[in-house]
Formats: sequence, structure tokens, C-alpha cells
Amino acid sequence: MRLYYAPRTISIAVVIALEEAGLPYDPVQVDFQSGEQTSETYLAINPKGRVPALQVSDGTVLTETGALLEYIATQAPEAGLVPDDPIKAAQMRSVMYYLAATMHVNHAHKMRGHRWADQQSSFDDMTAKVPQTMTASARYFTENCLQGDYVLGDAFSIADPHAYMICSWLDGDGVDLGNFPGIQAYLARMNERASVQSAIAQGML
Ligand SMILES: N[C@@H](CCC(=O)N[C@@H](CS)C(=O)NCC(=O)O)C(=O)O
Repeated sequence: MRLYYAPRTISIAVVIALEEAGLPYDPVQVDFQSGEQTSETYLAINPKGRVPALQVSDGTVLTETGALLEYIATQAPEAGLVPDDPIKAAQMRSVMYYLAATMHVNHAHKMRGHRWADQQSSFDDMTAKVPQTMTASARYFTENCLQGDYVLGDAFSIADPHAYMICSWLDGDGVDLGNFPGIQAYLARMNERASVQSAIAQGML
């Protein structure tokens, strides 16, 4: 599998999941500094101009972090990255949909205002709002998503790499982590995992 990624982005959730699954992968860095994600070559791989994109063995390119994480779980069933219990699995996906559709989008308002507006004053307004929306998301996450050591309590699942990456942005988004000791402990716990250590060693975090 070939993974198109950029350091410290949501694509690193996929690296963490691949490591947890014990699956081999070929990481290809997309250079955001030079805007490579909007180059003709990269748009031919992922027309959305975003990372992650995962090219699987038959050549198919998959996109959307949640879909990639689900695919990885199917390729390593022995790793138990998705719970068998349908209610727990639905709860896990509920968190992942929240992360992708709300919390990640709140974060994107800091630097990517051009997706939604054209005026500099609109960008400034969106950037200024991020500490507030991400604080609200952090509160929602701790109070309603994090059931214990991991999202599902004792069991690590694919919701965790997804949540870990987005929680790792909170500090830079102006959220006072001192108000969220549960998230601080969660980040510290995740940092100890071999999968996260591997991403750090590869300069991805
Ligand atoms: N919904 C997508 C979002 C992917 C996304 O927005 N990735 C960001 C990095 S965190 C990106 O590639 N941004 C590049 C850009 O906006 O130019 C997913 O969850 O995979």
C-alpha cells in the first residue's frame, strides 16, 4: 500500500493505524510548503487535493481518513481494531463522524478560510473563532466520546488514531489544555504506543 501523507495532518492517523495493524506501507510525503497537493500530478491521484490518500494493491486509490481506517481494520482482523459488538462499533463510528464532520472542520477554519469565503476580514473572523469552537469540541469529546483510557474505554479502536491527531492540534488552536486533563492524559497514553513512536521516528509528528 502506498500512503500519501503530510506531517502532523490527519493522514498520520492512517500511519498509526497501519502500524497498529502491522501492515507494511510505502509512505509518500506530499509537500504542502510548495502546494504539491494542488499539483496536476497529485490531483490525478486525489482530485480533492487533500491527504490522506491510500493506493491499495490493485491500484485503487481510497480517500477519507475514516474509510481508510476501516479498510485497514479489515486487512488485519486479528488486530481487533473494530469491535465485534454492533452497538460499540456504531458508537465508534459516531465518534469518527463527529471528528471528521465537526471537529476537523472547526480546526480547518484557522488556516483554510478560503474554502468558505473570499474576504480577508472573513478569514480573520474565522481564525479568531477557532479557540472557541475547538474548546467546545474538546469539551464534547471529553464528556461524550472518551469512555476511558481510549474512546471505547479499555479497547483501542480505529477511532483512537483519528481522535489522537485532532486532539494533538488543540494546543495550537488556542485551547487551554489545562482545562482538559482527560485529553492531556489521553495524548500522553497514545504517545507511549509503539505506533505513535514509529510516526515520531519517521518525522511525521
Ligand atoms: N475529510 C478528509 C479531510 C482531509 C483533509 O482536509 N486533509 C488536510 C490535512 S489535515 C489537507 O489535506 N489539506 C490540504 C489543503 O487544504 O490544501 C479526511 O478526513 O480525510
